[in-house]
Amino acid sequence: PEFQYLDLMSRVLEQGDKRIDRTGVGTLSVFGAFARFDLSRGEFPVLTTKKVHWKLAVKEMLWFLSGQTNIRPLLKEGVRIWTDWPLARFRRETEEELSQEAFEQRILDDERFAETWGDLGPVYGKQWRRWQGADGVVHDQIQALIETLRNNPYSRRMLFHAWNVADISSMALPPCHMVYQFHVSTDGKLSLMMYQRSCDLLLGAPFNWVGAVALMLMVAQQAQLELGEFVWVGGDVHLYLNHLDQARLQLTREPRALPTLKLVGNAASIDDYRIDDFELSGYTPHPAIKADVAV
Ligand code: THF
Repeated sequence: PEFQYLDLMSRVLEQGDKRIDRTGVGTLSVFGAFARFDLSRGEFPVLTTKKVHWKLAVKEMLWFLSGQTNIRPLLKEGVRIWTDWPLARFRRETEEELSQEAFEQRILDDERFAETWGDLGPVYGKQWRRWQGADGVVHDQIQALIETLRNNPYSRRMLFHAWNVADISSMALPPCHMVYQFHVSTDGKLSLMMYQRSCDLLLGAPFNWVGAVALMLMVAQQAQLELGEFVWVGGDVHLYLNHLDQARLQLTREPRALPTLKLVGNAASIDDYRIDDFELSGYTPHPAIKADVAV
């Protein structure tokens, strides 16, 4: 199953179209990719060809689910993967030279500063839990999803969407993983298909896949369903030009047996999950591979 990732990485390296992207770093890019993982057979997409900090990815998913859009709660959990975007805005608008560490410390220490500089705008959490229509009505897409899974599991409308066109210009970054559609088989297995319009293959995909699987575990437990498949569709799938050596290194490594992610215990609702509810077993990855994120 990890071969799907490695094959895609080879394809991007060998056939990717080279272009300058929004960040100015440049990418090799292919359009249209597909992967599927059968969780009912233990194929959890937590890569073994490099160490993935899976807890950060699960914490990020819990933050999305909490409806929050400020990086402060993430930093309190030690998750620093979203700092670059607020920091870039802070530096642009104040012309102050503040290190990432100092900026993060100020976000943690000073609530007012965090309100002004730590918010990403109406990104994932806002759209998932509090999508506001033109009529002012607020929609909790996650709660609606769980209710439909419980009451009408063969529905073809079990999805949530983050691409709120009217809000995009106020987001620090428009959503990359934007549609999550769920499906229940007649034998009670829950599958998820996630559409990602833009995918940083080296840094993003491994995180986004772990997050999606963590979401499946929680939603399945809330709807009392077994795990089915995680299906992933990628739009513009790319390797940043400063990630090519890392990708080549990763491709020399032999994949190992995939680990198992599970929940220990039961949460009363989708809002009651904590990082300690997740347990990853059988994870013996190759060492981490360092790479800079393009902002
Ligand atoms: N922008 C870009 N260019 N790539 C992305 O993957 C990405 N995201 C989110 C928003 N914009 C993006 C941010 N998510 C890392 C992982 C996920 C991120 C951002 C950064 C990262 O640096 N991971 C490292 C180190 C992790 C750590 O230990 O702190 C890694 O090796 O995995 C995609 O959702």
